[in-house]
Amino acid sequence: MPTVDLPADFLWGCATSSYQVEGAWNEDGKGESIWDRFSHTSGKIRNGDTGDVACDHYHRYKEDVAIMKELGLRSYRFSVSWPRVFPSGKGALNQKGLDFYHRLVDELLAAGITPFPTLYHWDLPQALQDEGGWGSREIIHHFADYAATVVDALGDRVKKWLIFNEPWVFTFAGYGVAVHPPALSDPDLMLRATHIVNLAQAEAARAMRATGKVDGLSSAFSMTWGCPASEKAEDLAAADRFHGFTNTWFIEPALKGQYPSAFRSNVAHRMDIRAGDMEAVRTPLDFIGINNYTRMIVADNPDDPNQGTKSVEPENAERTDFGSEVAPESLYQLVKRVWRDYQLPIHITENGCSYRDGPDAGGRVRDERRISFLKRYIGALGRAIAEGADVRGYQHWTFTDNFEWTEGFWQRFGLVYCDFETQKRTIKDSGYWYRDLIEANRIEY
Ligand code: GCO
Repeated sequence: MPTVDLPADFLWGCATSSYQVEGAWNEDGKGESIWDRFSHTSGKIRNGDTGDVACDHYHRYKEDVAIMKELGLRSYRFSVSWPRVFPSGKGALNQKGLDFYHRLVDELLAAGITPFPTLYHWDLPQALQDEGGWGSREIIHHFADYAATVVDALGDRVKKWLIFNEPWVFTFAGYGVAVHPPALSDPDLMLRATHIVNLAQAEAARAMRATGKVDGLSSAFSMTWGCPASEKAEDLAAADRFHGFTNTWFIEPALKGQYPSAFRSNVAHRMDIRAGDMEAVRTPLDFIGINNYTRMIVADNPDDPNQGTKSVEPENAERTDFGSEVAPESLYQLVKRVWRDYQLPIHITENGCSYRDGPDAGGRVRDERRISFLKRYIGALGRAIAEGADVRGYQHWTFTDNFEWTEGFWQRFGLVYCDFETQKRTIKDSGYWYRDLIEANRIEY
């Protein structure tokens, strides 16, 4: 098989997020988040699970960083909990909360691991949601203040930042279809929230850069490859509209000051776009973060008033335990398109799979399906790199099994098995496979 050698500074790492791993949900002055409120609401999370303890990373971070070092990770993508730093999202700073991230960053650097933080991975301070959350323009300067505060505190040691994790997901799922907090189902509010998030992304970027401590910033954009159902012009156009709304709705405003033409009809009047906004949303991005898991086969659909699309079910699809189609071609196609369209360095900020393999009688976790997934997706990435795409890193989702949102602890995405009763960590066979890949620093494709 052909191979591609990666540069010595290629950032092989793992990704997690504060609410999914930290626990300590109300410790050391931390304020309530919308995910605390949501998971404490009966019927919202599978098996009634919550992130109250999760992987107890807040207390066990030294043990976890030691395992990351054993795996040879070169980076760790974690997220900062806004309500841990500003309990009500604004006003008084909670120094104890910020001090956790000082400790985590110092532990990572001592282990030779590059910290690669996300500033917002969905755990909005509940107090700000009570004032409208991402549906209110008031949040823009609160978010920029929070971002600048964290960068100013950690920026002497942390140089590369992600502003948002998956802005499309948290606005669509939280304001459009009510499956995530704040559990609202209002398409116009969701569209307004996307515009406010675009404004907040640029405002935060300007505030972060004003600290003079940032070498590079972007966001981690959720991306699903919209695979055209056929080569017919109408299906190709439908796949393009899908790509515009699902994948680049938060990139095009930043880089070009315009929204992709992703809707059948003009939606600008539904987004409360005001004079000057399309300048204010602009900000350079130093790289593009791609979170990719799968594809969707997209066909034209005259009956859909939004993107005019429908999904076509693949026949005999191989699926993970989560039900996602295993589609390594999606990572190749997205990396090629993003590199072609933006000519910016790319970081794969998430990619992974849920398989529920647990320890056997001897305590070993033989997760062969995850190893097969890794070989094929990283192979697809290697092909795109060999063909010229400038990819700088790959953050596997995820390090330890953790709280998978509405699925609770049922889904297991980790390279490290977490026994949530005992908090015992067990490196899975896939973790050792990833360690050996990092050491070789070469991809077969
Ligand atoms: C997401 C989030 C992660 C998920 C992961 C697995 O992409 O939804 O960034 O928090 O846990 O993707 O679903």
